[in-house]
Amino acid sequence: MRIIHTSDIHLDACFAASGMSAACGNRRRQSLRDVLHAILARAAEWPAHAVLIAGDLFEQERVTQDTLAFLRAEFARLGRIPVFIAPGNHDPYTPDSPYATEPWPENVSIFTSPKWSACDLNEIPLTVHGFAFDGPDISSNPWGALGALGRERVHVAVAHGSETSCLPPGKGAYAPFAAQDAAVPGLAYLALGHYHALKPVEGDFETRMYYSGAPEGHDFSEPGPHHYLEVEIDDNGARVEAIPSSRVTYALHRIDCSAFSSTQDVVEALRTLADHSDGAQIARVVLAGRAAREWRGEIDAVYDAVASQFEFLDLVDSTQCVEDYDALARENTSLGAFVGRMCDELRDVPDPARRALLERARDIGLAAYRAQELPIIGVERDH
Ligand SMILES: [Mn+2]
Repeated sequence: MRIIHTSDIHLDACFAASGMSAACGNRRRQSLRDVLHAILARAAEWPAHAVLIAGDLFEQERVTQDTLAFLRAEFARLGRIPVFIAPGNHDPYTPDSPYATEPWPENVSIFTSPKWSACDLNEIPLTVHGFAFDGPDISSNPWGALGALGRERVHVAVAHGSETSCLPPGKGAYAPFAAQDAAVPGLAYLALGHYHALKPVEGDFETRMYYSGAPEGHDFSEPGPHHYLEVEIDDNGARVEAIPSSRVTYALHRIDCSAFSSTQDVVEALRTLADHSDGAQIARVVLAGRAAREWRGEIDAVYDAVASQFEFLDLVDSTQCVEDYDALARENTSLGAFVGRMCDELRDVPDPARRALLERARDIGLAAYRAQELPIIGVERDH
């Protein structure tokens, strides 16, 4: 039995929070469609016996009629291959949901209730269980309510929710459950959605459980390649293969500029990052370390020189200026007096921790005089 599992595509998502332009957001939304198209094309070619979509297929408050027409056409193209959708917290099954109001192709089955229900396929002995979020949060939590299943058919399930031992920091718990309560005797595979990173949920039970993760990242908290899952079930159980699906990857980089002599070195470091990426890259690059004061006006030029080599570049200048403290201390101003006093204090400090603290205090004082912002570097927390 061959099954394709994906989730959390978030069609029509908004990308403004990453600082992207409307044009860049349009490209990202098209990319999400293209990723889904490629997964469904694979389902037709393999061919899969079923496609399981574990929620958050689209964002209900943003989804367009055009995207719904795209989905109908994509699903219809699968012909007799059934598609099972378990609505999640971003695409809940409500009376005004497109799941309830739109005409869907015959091969599409959408779970409509927060209680478990089952669909038996006629041509093959496969039964698919699932439930739906019925609002932005589910009205009653059905985890734990699925009873033991018979052995004469292959049973799989598709659902959206938060396995509590895998809950990433800062992520809200929706329909929370413990893996051992979701594992059911006779359930060969549980296709999970909600977490956007690929994750097997392991334990001492027969049910194989996976979060497929989103098939493409949506922001800098979802870096690296993303996947969908190809699941093969036979008498020995379920085998799961993660297939890379993302057309762009988010990446976080830090470049220490302390040894650089001019912004030419920054440009070259950024070009190297762009060259060493497989495919299109959405990069956030933090420039760190010490840099000459003359750089301050040049960062926009650096950005313009390299931005076209990235799908999107967020260039963050967190460098600190190299200062001539002796020259500053000679200034006949309160700034000069402050720097002179700090330099005097620093002259005979053998303890490196105390030294780092005083140097940081000197930089903070200078930044305050100049009304500049300084990045937090952690020296303060160590004392
Ligand atoms: Mn979700």
